[in-house]
Amino acid sequence: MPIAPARFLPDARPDAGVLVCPIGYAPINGSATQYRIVEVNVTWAFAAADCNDDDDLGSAVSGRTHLVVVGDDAEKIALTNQFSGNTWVGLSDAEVEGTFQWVTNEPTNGYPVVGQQPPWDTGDPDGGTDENCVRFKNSFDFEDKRCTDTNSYVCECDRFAPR
Ligand SMILES: [Ca+2]
Ligand SMILES: [Ca+2]
Ligand SMILES: [Ca+2]
Repeated sequence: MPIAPARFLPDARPDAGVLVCPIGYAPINGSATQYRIVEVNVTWAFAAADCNDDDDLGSAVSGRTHLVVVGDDAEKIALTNQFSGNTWVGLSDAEVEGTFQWVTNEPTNGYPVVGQQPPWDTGDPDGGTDENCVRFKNSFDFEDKRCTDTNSYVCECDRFAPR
């Protein structure tokens, strides 16, 4: 069979498998998901809004930034090795007291399980309806706090859009 003559091929489409994140985000230890650590003390709602709007300037990356969702102990350890100090994460039980939900639809198999210490700090969550937002306490374990408290925060860029 004769070899077909060379011809121009159409440009390849952008690789849909490549995750494009806004400037300021970076992997941790080669992670697929990228993070932005913000060492400014703000309320939980302010932190969540600031993360969510990071990708609003370009449609190619929209819906991919949010207050960090910590899916398991491995991600928790990778993150808490990067900073110290109280740091908001994207977890709250504001909608239903005692039912903690991440800010995305990302499946985490119920992590962190209420009553399991660690990853929860000793005695936490203990705030009832007064404390509906979750942070890393001095960087290590999860603790529920008043959402109006102010802490540093971590944003994440991945394939999971905020709820
Ligand atoms: Ca994550
Ligand atoms: Ca609560
Ligand atoms: Ca608490």
